[in-house]
Amino acid sequence: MAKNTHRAGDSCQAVSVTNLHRTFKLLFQHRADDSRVGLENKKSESEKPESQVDVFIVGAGFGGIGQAYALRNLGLSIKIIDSLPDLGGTWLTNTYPGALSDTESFVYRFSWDKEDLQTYPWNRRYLRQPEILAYLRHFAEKHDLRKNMEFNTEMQSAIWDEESHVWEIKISTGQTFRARYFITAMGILSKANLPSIPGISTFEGIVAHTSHWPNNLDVTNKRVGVVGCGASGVQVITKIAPSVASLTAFIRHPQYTLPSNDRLITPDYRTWANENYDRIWEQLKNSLIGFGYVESNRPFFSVDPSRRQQLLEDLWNNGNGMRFMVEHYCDITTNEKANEVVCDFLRNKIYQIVKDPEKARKLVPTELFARRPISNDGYYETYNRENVSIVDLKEAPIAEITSNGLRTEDGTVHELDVLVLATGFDAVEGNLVRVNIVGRGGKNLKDAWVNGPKSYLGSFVAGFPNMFMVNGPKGAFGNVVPAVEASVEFITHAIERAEAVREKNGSQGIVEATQEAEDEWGLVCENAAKENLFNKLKNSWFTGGNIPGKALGVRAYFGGLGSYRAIGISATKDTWNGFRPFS
Ligand code: NA7
Repeated sequence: MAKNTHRAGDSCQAVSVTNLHRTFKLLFQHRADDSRVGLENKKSESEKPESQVDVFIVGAGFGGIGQAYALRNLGLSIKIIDSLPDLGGTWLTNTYPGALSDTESFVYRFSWDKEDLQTYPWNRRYLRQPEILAYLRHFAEKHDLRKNMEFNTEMQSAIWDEESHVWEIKISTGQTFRARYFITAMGILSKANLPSIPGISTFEGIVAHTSHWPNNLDVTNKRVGVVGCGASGVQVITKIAPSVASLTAFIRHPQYTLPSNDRLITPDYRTWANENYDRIWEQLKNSLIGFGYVESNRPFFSVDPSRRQQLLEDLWNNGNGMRFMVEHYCDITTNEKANEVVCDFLRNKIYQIVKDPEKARKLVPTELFARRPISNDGYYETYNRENVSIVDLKEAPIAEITSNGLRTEDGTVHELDVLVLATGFDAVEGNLVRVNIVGRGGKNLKDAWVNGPKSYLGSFVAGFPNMFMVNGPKGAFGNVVPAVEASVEFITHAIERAEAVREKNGSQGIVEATQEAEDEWGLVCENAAKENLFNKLKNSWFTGGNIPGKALGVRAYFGGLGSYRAIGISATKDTWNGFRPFS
């Protein structure tokens, strides 16, 4: 045992190098050559004939499925690829124990198929990962979308052919597709953030990233370390703590997290949702964040202090992280003084719940309540367990991974069998700049975005004709499903328009945002975010600051889902403002 070694919990045999470990090594290896994590590319076969397709979609999660659904009756040929072994995207791979959505179940689904909305089963207020994945599979199968999909297949490059006005897309099977429309649906939380920790490949236990959780990983009676305490870390810690031998949470910046208050729904609740879907979607599509409830327009300091406290208590007992932020007050994320009062409320909750004052101290955030809020099923209570400990990485940063654990700079080796990286994502544009996408004049998307990603309406990029992004950078902040739907609507309008031009002129219609429109949309996003405290926290995935070297900046439109839809639908259906003239 190394000097100062801290043996976390009861002894248990260290697992040997397993397939999982090898998978994870592969994952790191892939990172080095900048490929999608966790998957072995199919071998390129030499020279295969080119294939023609009307629409080529990359990604088979909510975005790709939604886009394919919207295009299914237009008479276009569609090809969808995904580097993963099945559809589902984020919800296929984030299978870590405890993975939970915090959007009301009745609106964490597509709005388009009313019969399906009213009949598809769900029985809890919030959906767990397996239920979301099952829903996506069901939706794709019901609408016969699988027939267009090919899995374990990665896009390697997409290059705009200026002469013939098609995209030439090379994929990992060795095939080349020529497509009239190229659509990215690669997800905003899909490229794992794998921190560079010295020695990680020497670890003889198992390393798992929450976003690519190995199917057969059993942590029962293991000594587990978890690095990171965002939504993924909080959920996995809470879920596995009772069954592991020991759990060590390595925390750099603790975040605020609230009870999810998840519960079984009653038959009446389901009946209410079924009977009110029209009104529900109408409200949601015109709301700020589209989570399935009415957001407040009450300023925090308009309420007297005792009532204020009562409302916060009510939110703690009945809401969840997101509800807490927006349901009773409209300015928690814009009024710093209000935010501070809320922070004090939440800090007091931690001190009340966590019995060990030292653990409580390490769990109390010092920053504003201005990250994507987290919901949990008893996170703070988990720290009252004897087998759960905390290492404050600000006091003792990670020095290296050793063969048997994690050594912090104070010299302690925390012995582990399993190291869980809950370290989040190279979010938003991470996957888009990983691959070679080349538009007009040989302009590479990665170069175009060297100072941060840009778009018009989160879906169009100047210089990249007939390339469309489902929920790309500077798309709407909020419930991802209606944000995806809005983007899908804009893209579908664009394709319909290009097809109409093609029919009329006999030559390919081109939809392309102007540089001015893209610049202006960038300013609109800046202005909408100006007051928002989310953008003050420079180390979160919202600003890009969680990834060393990534350009900092606003990556979403914070002006509200309602106005996002209104602006985008008007631009892509009526005015065509912001697009180059159609020939
Ligand atoms: P997050 O929210 O980005 O959290 C990642 C966590 O990992 C966070 O606590 C980070 O600490 C920590 N982290 C990242 N790199 C390191 C290193 N090198 N050392 C120590 N700690 C590290 O990702 P999640 O997956 O939890 O959630 C993402 C979204 O998914 C969430 O917002 C929901 O919308 C769903 P830091 O704060 O940087 O100190």
